[in-house]
Amino acid sequence: MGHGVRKLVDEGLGVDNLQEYKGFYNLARDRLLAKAEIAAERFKETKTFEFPTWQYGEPIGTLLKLEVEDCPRFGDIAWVEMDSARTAFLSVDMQVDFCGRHGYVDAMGYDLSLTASALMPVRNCLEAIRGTDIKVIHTREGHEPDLSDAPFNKVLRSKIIGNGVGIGEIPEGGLGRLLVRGQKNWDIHPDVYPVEGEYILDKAGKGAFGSSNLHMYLKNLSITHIILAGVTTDVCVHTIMREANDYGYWCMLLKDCTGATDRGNYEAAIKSIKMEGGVFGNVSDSKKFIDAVNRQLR
Ligand code: C5J
Repeated sequence: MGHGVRKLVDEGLGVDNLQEYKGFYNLARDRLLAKAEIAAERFKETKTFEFPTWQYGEPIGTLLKLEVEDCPRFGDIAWVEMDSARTAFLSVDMQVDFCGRHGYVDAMGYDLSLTASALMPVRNCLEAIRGTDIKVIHTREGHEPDLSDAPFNKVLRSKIIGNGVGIGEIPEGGLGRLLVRGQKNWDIHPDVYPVEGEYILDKAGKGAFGSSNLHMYLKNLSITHIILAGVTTDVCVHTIMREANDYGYWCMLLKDCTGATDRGNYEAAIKSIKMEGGVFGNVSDSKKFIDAVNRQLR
């Protein structure tokens, strides 16, 4: 045990006022810090976040190693190891409303090419992983036809930025009511449409942990690692990544498989993930991911 950990053990980490439980807390803390120390030593040697078998057990699929960028510092390269059978590819809100013509983003007047650019890379990833044991989950943001789950502030803001046409309404030349379940524009873009055996999850919010069954899906599928893709980078993708990261999932965003309504926001969102050695997870790209799948799963 290193000096730092020993010191913390000796000092009791400030739980002296909880004498009764001190032994219990000390043991749990020591165990976690000792595991972190071993993994940090291994990282120094291998530049790899190895799959923590002490926590999850032995892999049940194949160990995949994905290269991630700017980790732990900008300019560094590292690898994240994951068990293919416990990995989910999460395609966030690749709906016509966000990356297709006459949808919600289009109606607001943003440059569609910034989000539509994610279509081909996401499609390539889906093609690469279909038939493997990596689980695919698609999310859709949208509201009930009666808008009973649409917050008034969200509806109002969308109406103002959409020049009088917001959530629940049909823009000129539109395909249907914006962000309303069951409408053509709300559904997933045909280029990245789910196939049989994949999961589709509807959510009313930007995040998915508080307002959908995503966490139940991930738990029931024994997921430990999440490959993130989808739109928009700075809104739904980031919100979900932050939520998942807080719950201890290992998250990796594929930077060409995502897009925002503004280039600067996209870049800032990608950069912010990399701070603090990976404060929300890590960043990679579709080529590195597909190479890893083809090298190790095919
Ligand atoms: C937004 C999303 N941007 N899916 N939704 O309103 O990111």
